Amino acid sequence: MSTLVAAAAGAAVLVASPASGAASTLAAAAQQSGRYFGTAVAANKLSDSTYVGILNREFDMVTAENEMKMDATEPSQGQFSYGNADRIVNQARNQGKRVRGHALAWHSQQPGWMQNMSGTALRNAMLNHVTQVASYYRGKIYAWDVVNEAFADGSSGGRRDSNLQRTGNDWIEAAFRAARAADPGAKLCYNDYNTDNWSHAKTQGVYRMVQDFKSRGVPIDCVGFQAHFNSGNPVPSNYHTTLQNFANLGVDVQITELDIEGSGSTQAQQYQGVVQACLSVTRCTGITVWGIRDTDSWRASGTPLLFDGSGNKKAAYTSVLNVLNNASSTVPTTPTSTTDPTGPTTTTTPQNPGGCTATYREGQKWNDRFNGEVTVSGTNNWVVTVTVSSPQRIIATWNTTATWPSANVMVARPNGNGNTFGFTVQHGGNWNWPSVSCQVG
Ligand code: 9MR
Repeated sequence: MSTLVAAAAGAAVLVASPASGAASTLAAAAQQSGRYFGTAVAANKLSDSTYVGILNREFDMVTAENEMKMDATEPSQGQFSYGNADRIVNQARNQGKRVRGHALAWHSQQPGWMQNMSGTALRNAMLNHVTQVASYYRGKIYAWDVVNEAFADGSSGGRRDSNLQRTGNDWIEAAFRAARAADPGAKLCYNDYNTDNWSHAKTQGVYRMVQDFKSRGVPIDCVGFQAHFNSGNPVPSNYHTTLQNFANLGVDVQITELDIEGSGSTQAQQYQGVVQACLSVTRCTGITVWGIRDTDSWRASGTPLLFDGSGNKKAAYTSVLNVLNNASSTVPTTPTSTTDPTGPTTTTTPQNPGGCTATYREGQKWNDRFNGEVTVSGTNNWVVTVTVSSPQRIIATWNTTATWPSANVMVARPNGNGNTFGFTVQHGGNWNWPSVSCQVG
């Protein structure tokens, strides 16, 4: 395992943690970097022992897949119903897990009585719903999706038309204020889909709203990225950029409903890229997958989850676990830099018996590529092996003479320019750090 060292002056400071064995569950692996790993849970599956066994073992955050939605919690106006939601919340809390609340206000899954309302009556009914439900669960919810999916798809970058939107553009901030008053301890999130690609109009529209809310003191703490991916909506190569730009507004970011249709190593690599994007953003506080087994998914035919229908771990599970474990020694602390909130981070390979050490340091990042630098200590006659993971390719180097035993392995030697060399990785959506090892030549 990598040992963490403090980053350069003026950058985020990372705390060294003792090297330990790799964690064997998603939750334990995520906790090593201060993050959570959650799943959506359906109340009617809590009697399935395979399902509950995986839930209890692997996850430390739970979202009710449907049971906290408006139609479930207020089926008749003013009459609240928490039976199935409570089953999920109590099961989670009894197991020491936290809960994300989903969702207080949404154009969809409204109870019949609300669908036909408009104007002031609807605005007041919505605010009462937010107040009642958030008050009932006060103190038990880590983060609420206060408003879900309020932006339009397509090129407008504006709000989605809905009965709630027609009550006035300020309905979202009114919902956030009501939620804050009802449960001041919960983080309050805006949650949406198709907001993963930084260049999409919808992403920009949500960004501008969050920026506006922060500038005017509207109480928003986090943005949820649903992250439902398939071949028509693939993981964007600029995912890290999106998460980082939102985090730079002063909110946490969370991946809230992750699923990726596909199978085998292709699916595993896409999962790896998403998890790595979160891990590389200090304020990305956790990841939730939208179900446990493929057969539990709302898109079961796309086999988009981490366990197969029998509850076996898929290749995607292993890749997620490995990425989480690779980050295990990176414990984010309060940034000390005002210029780059994430700061460059470094990792050092263990000292070889042969006596040299290679330290990898993150460099600049772009949508399609990133730079890395390696500094060698212990010898001036080094041979450093840099291995990148598919589909990454090293497309440029400096201060080294390189040879290429295979497409993803570079062997670097001194070229007379000292003991620090660098390279550019075209990442193809995979933000994994290269692994580096050093030998005396
Ligand atoms: O997975 C949920 C499915 O069981 C429900 O039928 C559906 C009803 O709206 O909601 C699904 O969950 C959605 C989530 O609440 C919001 N983002 C999109 C999710 C997938 O449709």
